[in-house]
Amino acid sequence: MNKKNSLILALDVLSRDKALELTEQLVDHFDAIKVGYPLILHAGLGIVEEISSISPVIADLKIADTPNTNRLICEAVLGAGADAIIAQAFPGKDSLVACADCAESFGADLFVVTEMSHPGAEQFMAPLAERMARLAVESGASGVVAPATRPERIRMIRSIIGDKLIISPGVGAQGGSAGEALQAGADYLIVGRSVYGSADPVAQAKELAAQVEQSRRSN
Ligand code: FNU
Repeated sequence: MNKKNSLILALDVLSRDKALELTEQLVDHFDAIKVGYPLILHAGLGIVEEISSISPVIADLKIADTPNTNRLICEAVLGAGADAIIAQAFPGKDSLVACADCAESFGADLFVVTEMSHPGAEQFMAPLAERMARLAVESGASGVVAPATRPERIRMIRSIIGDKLIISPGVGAQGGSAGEALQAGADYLIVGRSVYGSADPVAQAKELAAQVEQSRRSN
């Protein structure tokens, strides 16, 4: 994933045509397009192949199963052309290593969820986030997912993972600030509804790019 804009588009639209239209419109403004269950379940796995011919794709399936099933899921989505996968840490090291090994065999990146961005993540995930971040490093992940809604948690996770990547959702619709997440140590911001749901997605993308630029200048 080439770090040009520090922005990842979360493409949670439900139709193939809309997804491809937005991809064409926005490809130059984002370093990667993240697709997950909403789009893949509606449009089929073929959408990963189609988008990956236009942009790097991160498959956000939050993979969370036994090692063998994890491997089968990774093979399916990486075989369809995804450049990166997102997995959960809580099933444990063997499950995560299965994802890491599969990612490596495809030359793809693995990102591991530490603490999610929604309020409910404080219930079970936050108390274990440090351990999950450590497990991500031990398992050979490229990086982690950490919440833009809680910049202080990005800072804490950064202190554990060193120079691994942080991709950070929660900017915009979930209330997180682009500048604060970047200042706290996020490498990439993941943004969905506030871009694809706006009347002018390109204008929104440009506005985000300006915020990224401002944050880089103030560093
Ligand atoms: P938007 N996402 C998230 N929080 O929001 N993968 C997490 O902790 C996480 C995620 C995803 O709110 C979410 O599923 F690990 O519309 C959605 O695809 O800007 C995107 O990030 C955020 O979308």
